[in-house]
Amino acid sequence: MPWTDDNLMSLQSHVLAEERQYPGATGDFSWILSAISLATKTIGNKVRRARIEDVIGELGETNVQGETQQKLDVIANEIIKSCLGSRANIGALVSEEEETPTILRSHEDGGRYAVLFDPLDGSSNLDVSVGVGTIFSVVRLGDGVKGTPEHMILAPESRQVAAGYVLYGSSTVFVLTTGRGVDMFVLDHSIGSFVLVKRDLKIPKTRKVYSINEAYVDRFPDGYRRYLEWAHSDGYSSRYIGSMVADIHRTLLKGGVFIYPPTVDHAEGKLRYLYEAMPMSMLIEQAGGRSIAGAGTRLLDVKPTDLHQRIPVVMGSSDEVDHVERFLSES
Ligand code: P6P
Repeated sequence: MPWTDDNLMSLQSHVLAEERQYPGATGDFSWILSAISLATKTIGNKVRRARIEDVIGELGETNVQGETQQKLDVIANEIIKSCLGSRANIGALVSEEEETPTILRSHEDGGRYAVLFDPLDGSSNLDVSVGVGTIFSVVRLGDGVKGTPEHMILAPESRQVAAGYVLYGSSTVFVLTTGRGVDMFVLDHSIGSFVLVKRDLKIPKTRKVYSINEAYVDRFPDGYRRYLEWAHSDGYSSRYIGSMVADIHRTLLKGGVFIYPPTVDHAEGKLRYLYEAMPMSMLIEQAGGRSIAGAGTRLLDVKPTDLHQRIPVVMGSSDEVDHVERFLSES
């Protein structure tokens, strides 16, 4: 039966079908993605039951970012590590919640990939039931690269080969790219599977919506302020949830531009490069959008130097990123 939108495809069967198109495919992706699928279904259960199980609220400790850890941050982090740890082709895990990578096995022992993730992005919104999410990036470690896991992950020969997020919102949505377009799945709780609902998702080229925390406008560099003045005069709407996964998901589906600029106190902005901006940029570009870290700087061309470095972000519809970039280049 030829592929039609009526076919029922699970995440697992979709990834296996995609891999069969590539004779050289080793099944590595389906092995890793099935672990991420299991982990995020488990996290989704915890998120839905958070208030009931009273795991909401602060653990009282702070993570490597100096941010107060929510209980569910820690739980989500442990769930992901316990699911990915059993995958024999993963060498290292990098989590927003941990300063150093978790080493699973050496490159010689088959650890050909690293998985970088923010286990529960936007978790401060949990108490008010706003959409939160898991963001992940799959990096293929460069063959022959030696040194510490951090060096191997940051080496130019290592490259991001898959990226995605799971949004725990009114439904649990899994959005994924393995470099051949963006596909979207929704968790059908009655069968316990992520079901394919949209193949080759494309972001609208233009939409008069910007997503930014305007409370900090006085601390933005001049170019961002002049862009906002122009947008106000040009009839733009503002949508800002304060949870990156939810803001990016809306931008991906409806169009617009998501911006987290540098500020006077944070010269590199707030968002982390390797496990927030990098995977989201791959998704946005694969959907036909743009992602820049500044005027004339494609975000994915920035060479990372630290696992937890931050980076300014302007990503979304190509026309809308162009508008922002025009003002940044004039400053
Ligand atoms: P602000 C959540 O804490 C987060 O890391 C992202 O999910 C979100 O986009 C951003 O911070 C919100 O930051 O400074 O606007 O509260």
